[in-house]
Order: sequence, then C-alpha cells, then structure tokens
Amino acid sequence: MGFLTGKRALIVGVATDRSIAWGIARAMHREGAQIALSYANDKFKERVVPLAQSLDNALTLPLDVTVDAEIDAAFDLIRREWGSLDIVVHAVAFAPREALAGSFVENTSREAFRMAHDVSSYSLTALARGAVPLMSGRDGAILTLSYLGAVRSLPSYNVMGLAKASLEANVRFLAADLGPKGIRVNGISAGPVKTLAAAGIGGFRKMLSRVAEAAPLRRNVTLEDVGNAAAFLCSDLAAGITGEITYVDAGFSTVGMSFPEDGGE
Ligand code: 0WE
Repeated sequence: MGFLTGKRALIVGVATDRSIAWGIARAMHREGAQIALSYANDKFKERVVPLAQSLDNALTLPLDVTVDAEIDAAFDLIRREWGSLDIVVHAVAFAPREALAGSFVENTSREAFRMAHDVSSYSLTALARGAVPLMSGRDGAILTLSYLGAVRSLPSYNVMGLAKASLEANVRFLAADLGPKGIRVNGISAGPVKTLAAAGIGGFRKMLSRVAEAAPLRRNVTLEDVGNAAAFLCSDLAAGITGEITYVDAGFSTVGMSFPEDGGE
C-alpha cells in the first residue's frame, strides 16, 4: 500500500508531460493519492486532460492563480467533488521573458517585478487561504517549488530570484501561521530541469551540463527525483517537517568550487 493512500492532492502547474508538477502528480498517484490537476487556460487544458486520464481519471479544473474568483471556484469544485483536501502542490512561476535575460538593473521594470511576485509568490498565499477550510482537522500539506536563484545570484534569472526569495519566506510565514491548524508548508529547491518554462532560455543546455559536471552526483535531477521527494514531504512520513526548503539538486548547491577536469571522468 502506497504511503499516500487515502490522500487527495490538488496539483497546480502541470503544463506538459515534462513539467515538474507532472513528475509530482505521477509519484503521488503511484503512492495511492487521488489527484486533481488544474490548467491555467484552454491552451493547457488540451494537454492536461489526457494526462489526467492516465492517472485513473484525475479531476481537472481551470485555475489561473492571478484571479481570486478562479481560486474560489477551484476550491468550491473540490469541496463539491471531494468534500476535503490533504495536499496542495504549487509549481507555478512567471516573469516576462525580457526580464529573464541580460542586465538585472536594466531589464527589471516595475511591471515585470510586480508580475513575477504576483504569479510566483503571492499565488502560494492565495492558494493556502483557499485550501485551509478544506484541510481542517486533516493534517494537510502544502508544497511549492523554488530554485537556487532565491539565495544566490545567477546569470539571467534576475527578477525570478527575488520572487523565489519571497516564495521561500512565504513558506516560513505560512508554516508558522498554519502549523497550529495541523497544516505543514514546505518547499523543494530543484536543480534545473528541461521544462516548457526552461525552453527558449538562452544557454539552458549549457547550464544543465555545467550543473551535471559540478554536482556531487555528476548528473541533473529527474522528474522522478523531484516527484519522490515531493510525495515524501506531503506524506505522514514527513509529519515533523515544516517551514523547510529541501534541496533536490544532485548536491549542486553544497559545492563551493569545482574544476572542469573533475567532470568528464
Ligand atoms: O523558475 C524557473 C523558470 C521560471 C520562468 C521561466 C520563464 C521562461 C519563459 C519564469 N517565467 C518565464 N517566462 C517566460 O516568458 N526555473 C528555475 C527554470 C529556469 O529559468 C531560468 C533559468 C532556469 C534554471 C531563466 C533564466 C536563467 C536560468
């Protein structure tokens, strides 16, 4: 019997079968959870519905996390369909493309800053608010996805780094606020993965190979790596863990220096 048997999970952020959110959905389903997948708009609906069908006809629902009425409608639908909820996974980020290249100072407009923080950080607070009534008395778990740019400067990540720093603080404040209600809130800081969000980012392939060369495990992380850690953190096996950011990055963030010749053995 899987370690999520009897749990119900809403997963926000599946765009394609390469999405980290999809890796998490598969791992949670494998461990016995019932799954609901949201899609941001009709373009993503076409891709998400067939993926949902492959998980024992998972529930699907529209949810643009920037619209309060859609958040209310999504949790209303889950209340009608399920009556309660155990897990929310937030795997959503966006900054305007022009802000994710070149000079941080030159390319960070007020609007790009606002949008990055709204979509990528505030949405976690908003989803948590919606989930709390459905999680009452149920040992709920909320999980989000962060990245090393929250705590280190990295080329081109720019305003997304600020938004992820806000997201990680969000995890800690939500954990403090919701802990007394029995709800845990955690983050995974994943190594880079070739997803739709990463497609078209200049130099992404080179970034993946640099990380694989320097990381202790000498490889990049997979959707299975992140999915398994996510399933654990949202399960009763992690009942003592909240407010934490867990690195699932093949160890990359723990290395202070590496030499190119260490890579190709
Ligand atoms: O958090 C992310 C992706 C965030 C992201 C990506 C895009 C690309 C397309 C947010 N908004 C957009 N907006 C778009 O228009 N990652 C951790 C993946 C990622 O994105 C980067 C990276 C890495 C790694 C962007 C620049 C540099 C490195």
